[in-house]
Amino acid sequence: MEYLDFAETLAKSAGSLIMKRMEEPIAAEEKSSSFDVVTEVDKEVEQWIRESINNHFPEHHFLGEEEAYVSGQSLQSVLSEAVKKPFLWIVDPIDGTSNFVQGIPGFTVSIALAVKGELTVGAVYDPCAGELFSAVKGGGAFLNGRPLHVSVKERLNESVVATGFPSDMPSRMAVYSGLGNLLQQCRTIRSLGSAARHLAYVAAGRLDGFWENGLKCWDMAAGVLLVQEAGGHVTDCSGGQYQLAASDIVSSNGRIHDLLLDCVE
Ligand code: 2AM
Ligand code: CA
Repeated sequence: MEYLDFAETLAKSAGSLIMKRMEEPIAAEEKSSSFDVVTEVDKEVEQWIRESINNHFPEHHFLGEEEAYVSGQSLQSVLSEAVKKPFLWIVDPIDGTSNFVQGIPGFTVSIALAVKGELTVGAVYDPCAGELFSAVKGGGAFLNGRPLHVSVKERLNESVVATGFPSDMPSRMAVYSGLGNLLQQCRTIRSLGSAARHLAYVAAGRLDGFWENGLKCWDMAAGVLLVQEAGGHVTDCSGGQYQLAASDIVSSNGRIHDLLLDCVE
């Protein structure tokens, strides 16, 4: 519980920092391409989270989106070393930077703790809504302290499924292909701009499923634990077991999982 409490407090404090910075004009710069943006706030908040973790748990390791991007090393090589660490914090300071830059609510802070490579704690905070989603391995998932459960839908034609549009073109086209199939079968589709929030909403039963291609571990790690602890199912797009190094994800209430996989594989 110590780590869960810490992650929850950290996510909420980081969210307050982001909201404060939103009162000033924010310039966005391009990262890997014009489809991929970052702001000073992403970097400042990540640095603040990193220092907070280091102050409390100096022996723990840290993997954050902005730092990993600057390091220039491939994520696969960073991750293959990182997952061996006894304690690894995986952080996205702002998941949904495009929402943040455009002034659209719904970006989140995503903080996960992996213990020897196993997801153990996850916290996703939506500061605009004041919603804190959190989970601890074997202990359930919660929204502002209330237990969460996935939905009970069994058919795609009664399901609401979400996806996102990643920055790299092959992944975007893979999403497009799945979208073509699912638009013909689902009740409707949503795209809310934050993978972490999509996963939190699957855990809360607000969405029945979410899939996306071309993500990174910090977009998904905390949200994956939320879905699992709320009774849902998470795989890669081929139905294989979710791993921290995965870039494609299918998550659902479990009951529609195979139907979803058939559409996005
Ligand atoms: P971000 O805002 O933290 O970058 C939207 O499709 C989702 O994809 C968001 O969760 C967004 O997170 C993520 N995303 C955007 N660009 C990305 C990139 N270059 N690599 C991985 N994930 C990315
Ligand atoms: Ca981010």
